[in-house]
Amino acid sequence: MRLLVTGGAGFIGSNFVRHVQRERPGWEIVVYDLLTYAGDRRNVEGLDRVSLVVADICEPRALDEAVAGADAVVHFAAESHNDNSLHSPLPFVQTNVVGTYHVLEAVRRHGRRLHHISTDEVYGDLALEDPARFTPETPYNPSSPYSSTKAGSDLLVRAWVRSFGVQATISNCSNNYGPYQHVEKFIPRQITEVLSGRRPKLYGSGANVRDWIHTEDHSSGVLAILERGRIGETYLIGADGECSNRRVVELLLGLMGRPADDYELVDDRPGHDLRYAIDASKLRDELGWRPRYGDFERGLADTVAWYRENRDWWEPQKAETEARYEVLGR
Ligand code: NAD
Ligand code: TDX
Repeated sequence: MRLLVTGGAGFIGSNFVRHVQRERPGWEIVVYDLLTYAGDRRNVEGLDRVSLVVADICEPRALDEAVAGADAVVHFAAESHNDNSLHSPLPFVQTNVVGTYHVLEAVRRHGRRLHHISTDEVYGDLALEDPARFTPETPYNPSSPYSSTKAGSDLLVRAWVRSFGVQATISNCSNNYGPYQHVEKFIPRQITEVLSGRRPKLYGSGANVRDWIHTEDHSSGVLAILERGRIGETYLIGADGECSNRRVVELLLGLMGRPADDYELVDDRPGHDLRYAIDASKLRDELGWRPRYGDFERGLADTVAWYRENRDWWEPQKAETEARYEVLGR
């Protein structure tokens, strides 16, 4: 198997590359990544049978050549941060929608298998006290420029399956955490704020709920769908990890030896989704997938340890990221 992984130098993509390398030792992996501010070549450097092509998914010639040389494509490349999309939406339309169009056209030309990576945010949000969770039948109702462009990319994939017979599957996963996540995102931002001698920053009242999954469990779900998923189907990936943002910060402060209330409340994100929650029973029942990192506190402790031990990795991103938040007042 020769696998092309778009966005494979980012957070989830690079964790997936290492997962596949361990679990499928005979496979060749080509990472196709533009190395935007969110990509880092160090994430995939020095790995056996892994090579890197630095190019844009919106550049059809380079993409065509890479897809032609692969048996299957897993498409992670995207602009991924909601706060950035509220400030500057155009790169999200370009990479997430137009870029996915180019990926679809390339796999169509060459008759290649595609797995498209998406997010639970395409379904909008749930009320805090609502027992409901997202299922593959939940209507799309995205809130932000980020989630609407991811929703648009999913709809393109569905249309290319139906109209052109493209052999594709889609997964919509909940919030990931783990090593190599950019410090703009919630959990690494708070850990690195504490490691920098500052306080965590909670948007609004901190009551919003996210459904956390360790990125290793996301990877095993994607591999199961790539190998055994039914073409044209959508699978939701989640590990029953609902937790309020305030609770996450309290857990982190406890793990880092600080008082549980040692955080700041800052301005809320405009249009801030209240709650996400995934029902992953289709993936569990049909493909027998099970998450392995069920203990969220333990996963957080490992993640704190990783950021403590890898200051060289995150320090170069930190000042610029906080300067961007300063402009947003968050
Ligand atoms: P990330 O921002 O860490 O990584 C994105 C990668 O894509 C980077 O390496 C970047 O250089 C690359 N990239 C961006 N634009 C590109 C372009 N035009 N051409 C080629 N490469 C480009 O993102 P992430 O958090 O790892 O998310 C990966 C995927 O998973 C995204 O599709 C995202 O929507 C989805 N997802 C993320 C989460 C989450 O919690 N982070 C949850 C569910 C789904
Ligand atoms: O400093 C912060 N303080 C805070 O309270 C930051 C950065 C975030 N938050 C809140 C906003 C959200 O309720 O924490 C929650 C998580 O925020 P993000 O890490 O920005 O994630 P979210 O907006 O939920 O989206 C993430 O999960 C779904 C990923 O960034 C997306 O790529 C993925 O699709």
